[in-house]
Amino acid sequence: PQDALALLDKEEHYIDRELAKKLLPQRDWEGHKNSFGHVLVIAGSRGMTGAALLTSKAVLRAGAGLVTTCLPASLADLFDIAFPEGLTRGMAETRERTLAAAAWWEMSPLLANKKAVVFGPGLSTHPEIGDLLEKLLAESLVPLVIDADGLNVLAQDTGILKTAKIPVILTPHPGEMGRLLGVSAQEVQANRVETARLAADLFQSIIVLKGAATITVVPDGHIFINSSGGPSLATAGSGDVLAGVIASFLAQGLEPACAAMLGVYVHGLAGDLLAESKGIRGVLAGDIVETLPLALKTLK
Ligand code: NPW
Ligand code: AMP
Ligand code: MG
Repeated sequence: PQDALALLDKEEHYIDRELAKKLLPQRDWEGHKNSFGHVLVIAGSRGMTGAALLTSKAVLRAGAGLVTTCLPASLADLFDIAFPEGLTRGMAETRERTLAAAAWWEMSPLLANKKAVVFGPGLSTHPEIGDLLEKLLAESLVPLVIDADGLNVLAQDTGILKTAKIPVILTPHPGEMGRLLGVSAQEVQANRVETARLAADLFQSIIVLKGAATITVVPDGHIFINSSGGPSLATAGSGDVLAGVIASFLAQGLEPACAAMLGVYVHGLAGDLLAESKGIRGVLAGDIVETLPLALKTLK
């Protein structure tokens, strides 16, 4: 699947079923859970534990073998019960029940055996979240997906991206992209391709600019426009699911650009299947999570 990128000679491409099939990692029949990768999810705070749950479930539903979720200590026991398949680590928290900067000392040893990290869904924009991201970028050697509040705290100092030693995938919706670049969401929407390209160049990261026809741009300028998905995906927590899916494919061994493209396509395909079975109204993000295995099956 990694060769798929090398086959490309044009600057712009559509991510369609054919490309997605090429990207999908083979499933080793003798594989065990460790073969399919372990993801660390850093997510959740009081009132947004659901974001951590959606991301973490999506990691397993997209095929990774193991997921560990770091969240504020006082939320950990509930989370553990809500998600028996996942490993839960409660960590140092602030008075507001968001992760505290001191959580870094509990979090950093967990990076050792991980294949991918997600940072952001439901974390809040408490200043200590920015401290955590700064440490993670400077010290981690594990490919990283930054979404949601991870992007919101990054917007306060995008310079910390320069310290990263590892590939970084940023997954902004137009509002988050606007905050990163200091422009409005409307300006982003009016110039989606140019904006995504500018961000990829400026931040030397893979950019997934979400919304109808999600655009994935790699720092060398290649652009991939997604062809799956629709308004069934316009529902609370949908992006939290996407972050988990992309990390899942990273953990299963895909190169970061391939993981981003396949993640976006499969997330959209789950939305398309739901549009057929349930309609385009009233889909829950949890429905998207539950439809991921079927979406992957239809790609085989
Ligand atoms: P407007 O004004 O609506 O047009 P925020 P968030 C804009 C967590 N969640 N096209 C939008 O524009 C997340 O993980 C937790 C154009 C507005 O300005 C985050 O941590 C859930 N504009 C946190 O909530 C479920 C668009 O962006 C701004 C756009 C905040 O994330 C929900 C809104 O963005 C949620 O995922 C588009 N397609 N999309 C849970 N169950 O725990 C967005 N905008 O202020 O960053 O709010 O995205 O809800
Ligand atoms: P978020 O705003 O972070 O929850 O992310 C929303 C997710 O749903 C992203 O993956 C968007 O691309 C997707 N999405 C939302 N609305 C649409 C739409 N009208 N068509 C296709 N995808 C959408
Ligand atoms: Mg989001």
